[in-house]
Formats: sequence, structure tokens, C-alpha cells
Amino acid sequence: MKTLGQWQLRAAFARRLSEMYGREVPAYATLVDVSREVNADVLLRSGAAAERFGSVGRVTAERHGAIRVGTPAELNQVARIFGALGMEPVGFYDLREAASSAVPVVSTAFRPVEAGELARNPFRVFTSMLTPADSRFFDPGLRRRLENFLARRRLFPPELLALADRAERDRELPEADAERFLHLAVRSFELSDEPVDQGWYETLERVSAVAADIGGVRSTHVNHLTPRVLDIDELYRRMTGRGIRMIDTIQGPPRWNGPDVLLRQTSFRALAEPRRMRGPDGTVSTGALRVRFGEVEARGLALTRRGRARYDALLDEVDRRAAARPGVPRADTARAVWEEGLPSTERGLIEHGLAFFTYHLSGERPAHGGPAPANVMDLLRQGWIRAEPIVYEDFLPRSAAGIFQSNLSGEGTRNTAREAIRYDLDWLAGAIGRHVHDPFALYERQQNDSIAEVAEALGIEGALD
Ligand code: OOG
Ligand code: NI
Repeated sequence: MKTLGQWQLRAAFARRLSEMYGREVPAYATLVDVSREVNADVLLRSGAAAERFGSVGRVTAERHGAIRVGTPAELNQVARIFGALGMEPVGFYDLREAASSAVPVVSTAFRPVEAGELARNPFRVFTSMLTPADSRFFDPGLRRRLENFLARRRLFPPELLALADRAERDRELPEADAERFLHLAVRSFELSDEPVDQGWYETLERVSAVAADIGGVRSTHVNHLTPRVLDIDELYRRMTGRGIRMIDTIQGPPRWNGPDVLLRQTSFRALAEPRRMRGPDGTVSTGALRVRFGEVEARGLALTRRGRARYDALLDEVDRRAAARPGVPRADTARAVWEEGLPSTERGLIEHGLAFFTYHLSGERPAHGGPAPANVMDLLRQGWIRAEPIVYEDFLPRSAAGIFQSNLSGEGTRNTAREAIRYDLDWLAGAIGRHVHDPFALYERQQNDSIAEVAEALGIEGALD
């Protein structure tokens, strides 16, 4: 009997979700086409260098999606569905603090965590959960109504969850069950045509457009999908050239004359989509909601904690200078800040302990013969080993907030006089009922494993530093 393993389920799910979303949001299909063209052109222009952060095959198939749910119980179910696909929760993002408009959610990302699994298919889903208990956004009456509404809806059919649990337990599904699982899973993330209760939706929208998108309807949906591209500036120009309105900026690091780090993202604006609405008198008519969009990203090196602190400080510096000199284009300011604040080569990043790499024997013994030195830097300098970048597989709270924000219809409201309620990674792990990985620990382990292998191959005793 033919079976599908978890990575095959993941790849099939990503492909089908992308096909579904392309049908529902045609501008997304354009985005995928343009990304593919840009990737092919970069490969022609730059040859092997274009594949420094992943083969063009992986990059072109790569997608992330985003979904939003209402309660810990719903998040727990989402974790079972993604668990079937070999995707585990990684990282904690508090977008309530990162956004200036009202984004009352906390988030994690489900993704494969092993290098081999990422290479097979790196599909990831940024998953946000509403925080009705945060009294800065929801007063007690609204909180109660919202929680009641959420407690009564059912996002995923029991059959889907049972198949998911089986796939996770057995690490595979027989073909016919896999087909059923994929069908039910993709359908759960389609846009529902059930009429939206207009009064309820608008009540929530006054607080936050995100709250309305999550808690104003009885189902969930993918709210964007994101292909990966090798030259995001070129993609931005080409999309604009095709008459598609993009958000104002590319989020994250600027384009500059040094290694790509972390993640750069941009998106086209959420489109008005016809949705059936039930008015206060019960009659159903066609209205429009503007919530779903397409995003695109370019990925670079994973940064260490120190590198990440540097990145955050550089962004703050860009803000300060941009505020002081509003006439200068922000991208120019950012480039200048980057050139002052970050080494402009991969070697420089390694020397300062700012980025993660895996290390591999270079296959050549240096001419002078001598014994292998017992530290990574000397091994690199003397040519015993070479460094390969570890690609950043996660997200950035500030960019995420920017993406949320630029696609919201209004600012919403928040009462800053009220106390915020605190959430963190451990709280999230408890809510999901699963371990939530620390992204830095994952990258570090990958780097350390490669160093241990090098040490063993070179017969170096003890730990390499
Ligand atoms: C998620 C926004 C965050 C990203 O790529 O940073 C995100 C959302 O809009 O629900 O997907
Ligand atoms: Ni995204």
C-alpha cells in the first residue's frame, strides 16, 4: 500500500493551499509568476552566487502562509494539523507591542525544525491568536461576547483532527487517507461563503480590524501566502510596473553592499473581496471586506543573539535619523546606518559572532602542513574549513507588525491607561500543549553539530571554540 510521509504531506498541502489561494486571490497568482521570473533572471545574472542561501529549486517552491485563530483551544487544534505535516511551533511574537495600531494578537510560527526536513520542504505558517483578555482593547462586556462567540464555533471537523493525530503518530498516512486529510485541511482554510453578521463584525472592527477578521466570522482562512524571491527590489519594481499597488516599503534590512541578513518582506495591499453580509434586519446582501493580501520575501543569514541585538539597534538608529532628516529617503538613511554598523562580509560577521554558519572540511590541507588549530577562526583563516550560511527560517515582529498594519482598514482603538496582560513563550507552550522551540537554540545546535563533525574529522580533541 502506498503511503505519504510527513514531508510529502507538507509539500502537497503547501502546493494545494497555494493553488487554492491563487484561485481566490488572483493577484497572488501574479505575484508567484513574477517571483518565478525574477528568480530565473537572478540565476542567469549571478550564477552559483544566487544559490548561496538555498537552491533555486527550494527557493522557488518555498512559501509561508499566515492564519489567525481566536482561542488557545483553536491554536491547539492548529498545532495538531501542522504536527501531522512535521511542523512544530517555533518562537513567540508579541505583535501587541510591535504595532502602533491595534493588533491584539500573540503569535508563533509552525515549521520544520531539522535541516534535512527544511531542505525537503520548508513550508511555514505564521499563526496568530487573539487576546480578548487584554483589557486595553476589549472591555469586560465585549470580552465576554467575544469569548462566547469563539467558544461556540468549530473551525476544524473532527475527522480532520483524527487523521492529523494518526499522521503525527505514524509519521505517514496511506494514500487514500492522505487525500482525505489534504482535502479537509485545505478546505478549512478557504474563505467561507457563510454570511458575515455585519453588526458584530463592525463592533469588533471599531476595536481592531484584526479582531474583526478573527472573531467576527465563524471560520478561519489563510490571510496571505508568501513566495520567496532572490531579488525583492526587482520584484517590487515589476509588480508596480504591472499596476499592482504595493505597500510603501520593504520591511526589514535595507538593500546594501553586504551580506543579506534575516528577512526582507513586502506585500500588495489587501484587496476588497465580495463577502455576503447579514444586515441588522436579517437580510443578506453583498458587501466587501479588505483583509487578504499577498506578500513576498527574501531571506538571508540567521543572526546570533548578539547579531539580532545589533539589528534591533540599527533599526532604532534608522528611525532616529529618519525622524531628524525627513527629507532624506529612508532607504538611503538605512543603507548608511548599515554600512557603519554591520561588517560587510560573511567573514566579518563570523569574526564578531553575529551570524550562524555551518562549517565543513574544505578538502584541502593547508600547504604548510602543521597540525589543525583547535579553534574555528584559525581553521577558517588557514583554509581547513569553509563556512556555509544558515538561512533565517523565522519571522521578525516589527516587520510582521508592519505587514499587519499596512493592510488594516483603520487604526482601531486601545486604552493605554489599562494594564496589559502578559504572555510569553512558556504561556504559549502551555496553551498549545507542546514545546515551543527557541529559534536561536535551533540555529545554534545546527552550527555546533557541524563544528563537532569537523573536529572529529580533523582528530581535534575536546571542544572547538
Ligand atoms: C501575519 C503577519 C505576519 C509575516 O510574514 O511577518 C507575517 C498576519 O497578517 O496574520 O505573516
Ligand atoms: Ni507573512
